[in-house]
Amino acid sequence: MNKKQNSKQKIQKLAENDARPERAIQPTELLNDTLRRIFGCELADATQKQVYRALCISVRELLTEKNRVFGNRCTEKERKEVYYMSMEFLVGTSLRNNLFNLGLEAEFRKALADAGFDIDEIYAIDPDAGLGNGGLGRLASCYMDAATGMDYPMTGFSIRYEFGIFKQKIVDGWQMEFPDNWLEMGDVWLQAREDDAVEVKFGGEVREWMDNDRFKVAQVGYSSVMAVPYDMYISGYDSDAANRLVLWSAKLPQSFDMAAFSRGDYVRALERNAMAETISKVLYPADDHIQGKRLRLKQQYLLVSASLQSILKKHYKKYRTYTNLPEKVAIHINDTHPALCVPELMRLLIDEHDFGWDEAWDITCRTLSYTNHTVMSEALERWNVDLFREQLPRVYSICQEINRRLIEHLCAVYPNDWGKINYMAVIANNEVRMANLCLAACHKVNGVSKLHTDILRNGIFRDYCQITPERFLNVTNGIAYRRWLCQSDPLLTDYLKQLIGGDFLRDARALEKLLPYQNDEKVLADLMAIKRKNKERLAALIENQNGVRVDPDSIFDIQIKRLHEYKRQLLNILHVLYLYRQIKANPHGDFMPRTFIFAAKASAGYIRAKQIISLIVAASKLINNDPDVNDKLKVVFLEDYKVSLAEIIIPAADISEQISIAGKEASGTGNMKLMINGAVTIGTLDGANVEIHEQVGDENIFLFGMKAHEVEELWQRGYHPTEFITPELQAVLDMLTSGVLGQRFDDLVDSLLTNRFGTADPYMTLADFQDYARAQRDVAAVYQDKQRFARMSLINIAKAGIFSSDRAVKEYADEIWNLD
Ligand code: 4GP
Repeated sequence: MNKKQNSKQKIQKLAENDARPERAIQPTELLNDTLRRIFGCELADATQKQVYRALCISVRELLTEKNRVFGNRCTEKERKEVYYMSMEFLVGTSLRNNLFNLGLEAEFRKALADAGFDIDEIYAIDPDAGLGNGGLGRLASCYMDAATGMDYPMTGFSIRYEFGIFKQKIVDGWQMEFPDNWLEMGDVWLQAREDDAVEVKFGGEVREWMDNDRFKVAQVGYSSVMAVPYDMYISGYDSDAANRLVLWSAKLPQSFDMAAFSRGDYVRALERNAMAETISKVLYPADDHIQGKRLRLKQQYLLVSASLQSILKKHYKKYRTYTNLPEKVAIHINDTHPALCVPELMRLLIDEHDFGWDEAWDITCRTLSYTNHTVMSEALERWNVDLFREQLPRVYSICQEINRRLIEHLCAVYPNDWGKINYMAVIANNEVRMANLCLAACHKVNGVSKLHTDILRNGIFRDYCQITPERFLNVTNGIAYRRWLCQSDPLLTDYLKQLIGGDFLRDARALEKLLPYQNDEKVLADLMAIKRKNKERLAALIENQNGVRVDPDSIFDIQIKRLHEYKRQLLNILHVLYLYRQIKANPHGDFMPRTFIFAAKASAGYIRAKQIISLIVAASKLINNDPDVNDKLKVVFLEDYKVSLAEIIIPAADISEQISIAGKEASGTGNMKLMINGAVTIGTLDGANVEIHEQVGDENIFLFGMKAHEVEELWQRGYHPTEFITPELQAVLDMLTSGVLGQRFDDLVDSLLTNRFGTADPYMTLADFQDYARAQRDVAAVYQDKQRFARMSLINIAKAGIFSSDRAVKEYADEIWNLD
C-alpha cells in the first residue's frame, strides 16, 4: 500500500475488498492521522477532548466505509431492506458500544493507555443521545444493533432533536426539567447530508383539476420546510454490516429567507426561520400518554414525509419502478407516532407517481407493518380533525377516502352494527385515529409480549382481529444484551467466558451452559462476589450523588423505569414505609437489611407522577436520617435516569421490581436487562414477566398480585379500595397525610381512597398491597440463605438468552418483514 496514504484512505481501500476493514487497523496510527487532519496535533500533545473527538471521528469514518460497502453489496444482490420509523431512538452512548462491536475495545484501550490516556475517562465524555423517553425508544435502538449484528439491511428514521429527553433535577423534593444539549459533544457522531434535503409541505389547501382526461390533485398555497438528513452509523457485533440511523432536522428553504431579506425585513425572516426550525428542536417528553399538540403533528409529518420521499427515491433509482416496492422494501411503524406513513405513502404514489387508488392501496398495505407498545388509552393517538386538516390538508383528504372505503367494507362485514363500525373508523367524533389507520392498512400488526398480544387480539383490537386474524401476531421484546450485559457488566462477562466459553457472545441461548453449575458452591460464591463488587460500584455512585451511605451487603432492591401510576412505584414506596414502621416498632428484631433504589423521570406535565417522586424523596429523607433504622433500611432516589445510569445500576441489582397492575405493562424490557444480570424478579404476571416466569419457574421468581383476568373480574364486581385496608396499611396512609414526611401528600391518598379525581385507586395499588408485602417477606427469607439466592440468580442469567434482541429481530425479519 502506498506509504503516502493516510489511514482514512487506507480504510476506504480496504473496505472495497474486505467487509471487516477494522481488522487491519493500527489504533495509534489511526488516531494520530485523525488528530493531524482535524486538530493539527498528535496524541503526544492532544487534550482529552481532542482525543475523544478524534477517536469518535475515526470510528465514524470506519463505519461510513463499512456502510458504503455493505450497501453496495445489498444493492448488487437486490436484497430487501427494512426501514424502521420511530419518533424515538434512545441510543445512549455510542463510543464504547461501537468499539466493542468492532472488536477494537482492547486495542484502543491499550493504545490510549500507552499515550497516557484512560479510555474510561474518554468514554465518560461521550454524551447519551437521549432521543427517546423510555421502553419504546430504547427498543428501537436495541433492534438497530441486533439487525446490524445479523447483517440485515435496516435503516432507522427519526428526528434530530436538538434537545433530547430533559435532564432531571430534584429541587426541594420536586422534579425540575432542564434542557439536554446533547449535540454539544454528540454532534461528532452525525454526518450531515445537506444535498439530500427533502421538501415537506404544511398547510395550504387541496386543489383538484383535470389534466388531459386525468383527474389531478395537489396541495397548493403551502409553507415548505426542508428536512436535512443527518446520518448516525450503527455497528453490529462481529458483523459485515454497518447500518444508518437517519435523523431529520428542519430548516427553512433558502428562497424564503432571501425574499424577506431583500425587503429589509430580516427580523421577520429570522422569525420564520426559527418557527421552521422549532419542529426539530425538542423531543416531547411524554410516554404512554401524549397530548395532541400541533408541533407534535408537524414533527410526525416531517419524519414520515421526508423518510418516505427518500425511500421512494432510492427505490426508484435501483429498480426504475414502484410496483415492486413491497417485495423490496418493508416499512415498520413503531407505535402510532409514525402512522401518517399510511396516508403519506398513498399521497406520494397517487399525486406524485400517478398511481390509481387501488394499486396504491395494495402497495401501501403490503409494505407497511405496525407494532403496538401500549394499551393505555391515552397513548392511542387521536388528532382533532380541524387541527389535522389545517396542517395536512391533502393527507386529510386521503384519510377521508380511506375512511369512506373502510366504512363501506365494514358495513358489509358487520351490517348495522354501528357501535362497532364507529369504534373501528379512522375518522369519527371529530378525530383522526392513528391506531385505526394502522389497523386498516398494515399487513402485519404485532404486540410485544404474549399477554399483550392476547389483550390486543381479544380486547382493544378485537373487532379488527375478527376479520383478519392472520394479520395479528406476537413478537416478544428483546434486548441488546451485548450492551446490557457484556459492556455494562465486564466482571460477570469475563467470568462467564472463563466458565462456559465465549459462545454466548454470539448466541445468548448459550448462557444455558451455566445451568449445570447451579449447585456448584464455588461458582455460586463467585457470582455473589461479582455482584458484591458491582454493588460497591453503585454504592460509591450513590454516596457521591446523594450523600447517602448504603451497605453493599444489604439487598439492593431496584425499580428503574418511567414514573407512571400503572407501574406502581407508589406500591413500592408505601411498602417501604410499612417496613419502616415495623422496624420502628421492633428496633431489635431480626430484619434483613435492605436498600430500595429508585430512578425515574416523570413526564413534565404529569403532576401525579411528580407527586410520587416527591413522596419517594421525602420518605428517603425521613428513613435515611433515622438512627433507629439506619443499618436496616435505606431509600435512594437517583436523579436523571438514562441509559448510561442504567448501565451502572443494573449489574448491582439483587431484586428487580416489575410490579405493574396486570394487563397494563405491554412487555417491559428493564425486566429482561435486570434478569440477564442476575437480578431476581418480584413481579405481577404482567407483560413479559409471564414469559420470564415460564423460563425460570415458580422457584426462581417472586410472584404476587392479581392476574390480568382477576383485575378485570374485580372491576366487573366493583372495586372498593377501602375494603383492602388493614390497620397497618391505614397507619402508612396516615403518615402521608400527617406531615411526618416533612410535607403532606393528601392528593395521593385521595387518589387511592376517593373518586374525587375519577376512579379511586385506578391501578389497584391497595388491592395488591397485602400480597406484595407477603412476596417481599419471601424475598427477605430467601436472601438469608445466600446459596439459595445465588442459585436463583444463576438460573435467571442462564435462562435470559431468549430475551435477546437477536431472537426478536429474527422473528420480525421472518414473519413480518420477509427479509432474506
Ligand atoms: C413501552 C411499554 O410501556 C413497555 O411495556 C414496552 O416494553 C416498551 O414500550 C417496548 O415495547 N411503551 C412506551 C410508550 O415506551 O411510549 O408507549
